[in-house]
This record gives sequence, C-alpha cells and structure tokens, in this order.
Amino acid sequence: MPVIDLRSDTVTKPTEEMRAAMAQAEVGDDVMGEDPTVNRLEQMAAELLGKEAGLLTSSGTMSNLIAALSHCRRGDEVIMGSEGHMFWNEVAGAATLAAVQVRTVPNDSQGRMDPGDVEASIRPPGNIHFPRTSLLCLENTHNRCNGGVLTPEDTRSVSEVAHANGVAVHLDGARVFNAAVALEVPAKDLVADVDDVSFCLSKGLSAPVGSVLCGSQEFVEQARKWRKMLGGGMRQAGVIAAAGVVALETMVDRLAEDHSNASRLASGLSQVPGIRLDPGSFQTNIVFLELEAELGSVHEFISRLNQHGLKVSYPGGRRIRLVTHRHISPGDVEQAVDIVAKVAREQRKPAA
Ligand code: TLP
Repeated sequence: MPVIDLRSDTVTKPTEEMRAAMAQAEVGDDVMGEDPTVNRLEQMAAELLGKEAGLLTSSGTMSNLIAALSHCRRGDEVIMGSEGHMFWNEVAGAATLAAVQVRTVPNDSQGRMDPGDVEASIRPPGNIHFPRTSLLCLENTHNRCNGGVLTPEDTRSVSEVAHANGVAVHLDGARVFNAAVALEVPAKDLVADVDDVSFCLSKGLSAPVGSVLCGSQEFVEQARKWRKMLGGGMRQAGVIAAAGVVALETMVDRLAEDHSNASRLASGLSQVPGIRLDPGSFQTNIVFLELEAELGSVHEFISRLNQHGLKVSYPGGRRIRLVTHRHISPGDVEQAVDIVAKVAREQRKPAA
C-alpha cells in the first residue's frame, strides 16, 4: 500500500542532482577550514541572509544550542516563546548544556510575541538577585503556531525592545525560506533585525543533513569553537555541503507548491465533521487539526490513519500535525483528506 507521509518535511530525500553533487564534491578538512564546498555553502548562506559569515552544523538543534552558548554565560536568562521549538523540542539543551535559565513569553496563534511582554520579561540591571537577560529567541516560520510567519515588522518590533536593553536576538529560522516564499520577500529582509539566524537544509529544502548558522564574523568565530567542543567539527563535510548548495539553488522557489498543497489540505479537512480547524490560519506547509471529543481517542485515530496509509505527527492534546513537502502531490492531499474523513466516520460516537 502506498504511504502518504505527512509527519514532517524532514522526511524529504535528496534529489538526483544533490546525489550527483555529493558524489563529485570537492572536499578538504573542514576543521582546518579547507573544505572548498563547505566554505562555498557557508558564504552563499551568509550572502542570502545578509550576514557576514555562516557555519555549517549537523542540525537545527545544534545551531540553536550553539547560538545560546555563544551569546550567553552560565546563569544568564534566555527569553523563548511559550510554543517555541527551542523550549519544547530540544531536550532542554539550552538549560542543560548552556546552563541558562529559560523564561517564556506567550506566542500568539502565528508565533508572534508582544513587544510589551518581551520588555516586561527583561531583567532590570543592578539587582544582585537577578540573572542577566542575554538572549531573545524568535522562530520563523513558527512550527507549533500553525507554521505562522513573522513579517519583517513583527521581528523588528521585538528585536528593537531587546537591543534597547542590551539583549541579543537569535532567530530559529529552520523554515525561514518558507516564510520568505509565503510573504514574497527576500529572506534577508526577514532577518535584518536579528543578530544571528539558523536555517535548516534538511526540511522543505530536501537536503539530507545540515543547518547553517549565520551572523557577524565575530559571532561565527565563537560559534565555530563551540561547534568543535560539541563534537560537531566534521572533516570532509563537503559531501554534505554539496547537497546544501543544490538545495539553496533549486529548492527554495518550489516551497510555494508545498504551501498551496497545505492550503488545499486545510480546506479539505475543514469540511470533515468532527475535525476542527480554520483553513484561513495556515500560511505555509504546516497544518494542525483538532479532534472534537465525539471522535474519541486521538491515539486510536492516529493509529487508524496509519492503517489506511496516512502518517501524521502528534504534538500533544487533541491536535494532529500534517506537513506538506516535495514528495506530496495534490492527488496525495485529496487522498489524505479522504482517509481522515473515513476514519472520522468510523470513529464517530453515535449521538446518545
Ligand atoms: N522540527 C521537527 C521536530 O523536532 C518537531 C519537525 O518535524 O518539525 N527549529 C524548528 C522550528 C524545527 O521545526 C526543528 C525540527 C528544529 C529547529 C530542529 O531541527 P533538527 O531536526 O535539524 O535538529
């Protein structure tokens, strides 16, 4: 039975062009700074994002951790969104390995933070009892907040508050190119007001591995040292970087297809009795639905979807997440909606 895998855009496999580029990549020892393909990818990423330098890391999680390590000292406080990936999904790495205290500020349904809330969360200096607030972490697109997009103005309004108080700003831009495509603006406009940004090559962009962390020359030098300490200094990493170069050259514009498939998916699902979602609230490739109580157990629902060949992910509560990507066609979307509708019919409790 063919499987429709909507668990994540991380399931995308490298293209033939990526595989060919990987096989032929010119390589060297990247810990010695001598891998020409890694150097090319890092420079390309930095230019695209309007930053001075870039650093290839193994994953988005590693980039985010390195950003916390580079900006903060032990015992500092870091502000994160209440729904942020760094807060929810990174195994408390910032708290454990960067030894910072995490303070959360509410995210709205699109992943934005209120500048007033951010300001109120920054510790005033001069009080011996308080930790120093050293970093604000933003996310664009915002995974748990419906794949929501922050506009350049959204980012500027909170970054200005942080900077006015001596707080650095890190952007987890794992899917920042999705945001750029959705808003039809260059990615560099979305990151102009942050100190550093990480993005993933291995999500919608379809590369097999990697993330690039971009910022000032000084920041990246420090980040490179932390990467080494974490065991992330890779040698002939040009083999990985070659796929990343192809990803940036060929995979960005097509993200629009994933967005239109997601929007088709959301409107199809919104017609299914027992499924709650507002199709207008999804701007990119991530869709969430909520199961009404009449559809019974979420775990049972998901396992029945699996039995019918539809894979989804479970973020908690009564929510189910569905993510479109390069391997999902409009036909798959139609079929996915049919499967959800069928399982909903089967699981519906008869009215008492
Ligand atoms: N997100 C994964 C899971 O961890 C949930 C996914 O399937 O969406 N930032 C954001 C906003 C992310 O969505 C992710 C991955 C990461 C960072 C971490 O990236 P990796 O998986 O490369 O460590």
